[in-house]
Amino acid sequence: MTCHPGEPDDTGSRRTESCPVRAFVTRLTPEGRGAIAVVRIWGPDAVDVASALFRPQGQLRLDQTAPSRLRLGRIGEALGDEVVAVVLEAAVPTVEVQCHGGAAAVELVITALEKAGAQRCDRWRVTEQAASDRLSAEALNDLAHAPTILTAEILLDQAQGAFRRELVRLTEAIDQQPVQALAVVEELIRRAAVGVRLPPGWGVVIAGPPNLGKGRFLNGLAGFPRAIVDPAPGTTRDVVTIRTSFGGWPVEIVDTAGLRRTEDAIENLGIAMSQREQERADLVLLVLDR
Ligand SMILES: Nc1nc2c(ncn2[C@@H]2O[C@H](COP(=O)(O)OP(=O)(O)O)[C@@H](O)[C@H]2O)c(=O)[nH]1
Ligand SMILES: [Mg+2]
Repeated sequence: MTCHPGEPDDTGSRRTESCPVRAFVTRLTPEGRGAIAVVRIWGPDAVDVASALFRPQGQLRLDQTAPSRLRLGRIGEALGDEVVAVVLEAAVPTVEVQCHGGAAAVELVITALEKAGAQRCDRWRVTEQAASDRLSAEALNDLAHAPTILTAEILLDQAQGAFRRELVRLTEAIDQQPVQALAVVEELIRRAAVGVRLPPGWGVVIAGPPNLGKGRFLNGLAGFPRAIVDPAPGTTRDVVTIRTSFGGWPVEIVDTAGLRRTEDAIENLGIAMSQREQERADLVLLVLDR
């Protein structure tokens, strides 16, 4: 059964027996190191759970603090992490804890909350609640990983219902201007190919015979010496990847082993890898000797 803490059940009372989870905890900010991370606790017992752990710098406990007031204190075993906690004004009791952003600090805080009775869950649950529909939720989720401003702008637009607005426009046009409606459908299908590339980007593979400057080309695009460049043919065996963007569009560029007949077993593995990469690429840049 899906558990939504804080939602009244059919009888109007808070779920207790059918739903034992009285507080959920998740990290709101994306994975990876940052100066600050935000941890959210929500559910009927969220304020109690957080307040029991929060060691305020001042006198008042967290559950005695007015909503929206930021409080400095500590959470976590031993010294714990120095955090800012705030009770939010929300339909479901909710507390947000801003802790240090390193993986260990976040883990310290979440583990403490788990031990106090909160159930750890995926950020997706919060995203789903915040968004108006599934597509907006996915866009909001992807927004956390947007590699460029352009992709962030598109994903933000989607998170705010761009697709839904297009569908409304489409349904209005179907009766009155069917030709225009068809054009909208075609445009949406065309843009779908772009949408699925956000945020991972497009895959570009550099391939071709050995010793033609593929590695040097990759390094030029990267702006730093990523691949080994050497006069000896067959130097590149592994797949060498960089992430960059062109005009705001994210691209993953993959340099691969030069394609030739060889007795070298390791080089042959590299050539097989190159062929696999070419099959799944959006674009293969074949480098040839003129
Ligand atoms: N003259 C000249 N030499 C190049 C150029 N690009 C690469 N090379 C040289 O060609 C050799 C092979 O280059 P590399 O990038 O390793 O080729 P790959 O085997 O295709 O990856 C190296 O000695 C490079 O210095 C270029 O544009 N001009
Ligand atoms: Mg090479």
